[in-house]
Amino acid sequence: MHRTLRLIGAASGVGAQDPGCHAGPTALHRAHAFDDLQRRPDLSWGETLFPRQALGGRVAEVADLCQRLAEAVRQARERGETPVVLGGDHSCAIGTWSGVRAASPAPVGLLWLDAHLDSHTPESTHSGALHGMPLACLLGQGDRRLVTVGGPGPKLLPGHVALIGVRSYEPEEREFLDRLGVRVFTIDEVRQRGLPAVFGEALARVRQAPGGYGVSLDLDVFDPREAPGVGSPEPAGLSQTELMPALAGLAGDPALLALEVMEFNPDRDAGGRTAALLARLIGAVFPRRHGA
Ligand code: EXY
Ligand code: MN
Ligand code: MN
Ligand code: MN
Repeated sequence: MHRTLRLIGAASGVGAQDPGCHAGPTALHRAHAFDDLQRRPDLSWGETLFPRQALGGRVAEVADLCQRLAEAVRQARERGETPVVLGGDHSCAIGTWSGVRAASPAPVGLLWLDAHLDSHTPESTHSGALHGMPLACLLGQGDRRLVTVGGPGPKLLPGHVALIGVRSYEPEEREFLDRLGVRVFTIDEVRQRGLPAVFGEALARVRQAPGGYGVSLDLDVFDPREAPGVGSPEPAGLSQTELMPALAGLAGDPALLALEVMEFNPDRDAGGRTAALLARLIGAVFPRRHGA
């Protein structure tokens, strides 16, 4: 199938305790690892959105950025483009998937690849960090200003969501997802069954959504030895050898609506390895068509 890719930067750091991911999109725009991508005729780098010092503190600032991101993503979808959102801390996922949902006539699914669950509510969070809450917001739970970004919530139905690679979380967020019936594939389950089996099951679940599905990839799903440039590194993650072939299997799937790759922190990216991985990853999911 023919796609036009639209890269959109979401330069948020305010959703995390360590704000280093705010510099992610700008660093990628300049990275040599992105030169080949930026020369592709089927890809354009659109806007990079920066936080504004909104009155009302961090929640207001994240809500404002997510509102603008949702609008940019919705417009790209309505032009028939495939948005590829680059972060930025993971709180921006609220904007990406609210925008995808707004452009879709029917419910959409979401595959969430992450070391974490990102499913706290303001009541359950230990840290107060907003990048620990976006999935709960998309499922309709959390601060109203975040839940209603780009339209009324919930933006996702639990049966259309699956997480893979999880290995660091607090009990409250796991209870929240279990109660809703969201499927969580921990790294232990991946180790027992192998990634191909787990990935296939997760994909079958999110593909049940009638409106298509998206992929939210937090770079900390990878092992930090391969992807050191992330906001919240967690040991014992997936290898590229495991995950890249699974992602390459999505290439050409017309039901895939959008991709986001979040939590890139250039300050920690020794040798530019994570930026290079990220460029390969986009190329794997969206290979350049022969002659295009
Ligand atoms: N569960 C922890 C918290 O809520 O603070 C860690 C969250 C890290 C979230 C990163 C983005 O995936
Ligand atoms: Mn994470
Ligand atoms: Mn905590
Ligand atoms: Mn995350």
